[in-house]
Amino acid sequence: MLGEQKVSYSGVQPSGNLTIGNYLGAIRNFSEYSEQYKTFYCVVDQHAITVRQVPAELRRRTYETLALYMACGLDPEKNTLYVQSMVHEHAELAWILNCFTMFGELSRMTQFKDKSARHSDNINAGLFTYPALMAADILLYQTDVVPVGSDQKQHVELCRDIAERFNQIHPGTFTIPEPIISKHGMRIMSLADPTKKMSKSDENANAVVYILDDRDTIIRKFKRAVTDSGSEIRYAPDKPGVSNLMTIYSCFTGKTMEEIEREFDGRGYGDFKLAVGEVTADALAPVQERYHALLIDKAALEEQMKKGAEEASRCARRTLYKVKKKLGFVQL
Ligand code: AQP
Repeated sequence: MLGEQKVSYSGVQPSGNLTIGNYLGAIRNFSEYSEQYKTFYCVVDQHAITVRQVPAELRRRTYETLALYMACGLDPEKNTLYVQSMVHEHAELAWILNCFTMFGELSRMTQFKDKSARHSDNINAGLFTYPALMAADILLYQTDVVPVGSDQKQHVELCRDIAERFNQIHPGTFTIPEPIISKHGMRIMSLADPTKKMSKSDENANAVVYILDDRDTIIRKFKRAVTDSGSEIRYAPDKPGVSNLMTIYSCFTGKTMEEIEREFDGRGYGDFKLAVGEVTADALAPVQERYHALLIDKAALEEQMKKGAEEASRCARRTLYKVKKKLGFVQL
């Protein structure tokens, strides 16, 4: 809580073109909180450098991610939208929280294991301590809820443990945040391998539907999506490919799995995949239109970055001051 207001916080890394996984699992749900919560949505560029980035691309994607936030319905008048590296309090609190985070805890993080396997030539300390920076992001704003996809639940749980540990030694410092995982869209899987999460850094572009893919590309990717043996449209553990497509269809149409099963009863995979492609393209078209209009005005985006960073810093400063005081740091 910040004063009397509950707080919602989340972020997205500008580490690639955003996918419908990022959209359905996270960004689309952010605006639900805009009316009743004080909301902070961050472009987490400092997290992105735990994996090597091409500087010009990171810079470009930072603008693009901010524009996408707005195109997905986040009104900058109602939400604080900002870039992580512009608010130095994140890095400062992260160092402090590193000293309250255990080596064993970090070693158990699934994302660390996955990413160190994928980037075996660059298993840097930042990749390992990523959750301490994420805890700093969240705790700086006295956050109540963190809307994320299910892959990030483990990190939010570690953030709660870090906050509780700190509060035990220094009572009343941090609000303990809750992860909010939306029922559907919690985990959108790869179209090429439905046992793997859809990821923006996947090397196979056909496995991933990007928010900015054009209509023909979206339909083509869904047509090629891996399905399962048999031909029925049924939501079941032995049908991971079809179940993933049903989840996407359900997210975009609001239909339940039973309704979808009835709608496609007796129809084959071909019809179903085309329908998934069409509803996805229809839903993304207005987002894409708004995005392109926003992206051409770079000065307006920079103005927004500045305004967002000032507001975020104003709130973050208060928590950091309190933390430093409790730790015994001299503050003049
Ligand atoms: N496939 C997904 N299904 C549901 N939610 C997802 N999210 C990501 N992929 C899916 C959610 O999107 C938010 C932002 O994610 P991130 O940018 O912090 O990084 P990530 O979770 O590591 O996402 P990616 O796409 O897999 O990025 P890379 O490839 O760079 O590692 C989070 O709330 C996440 O849960």
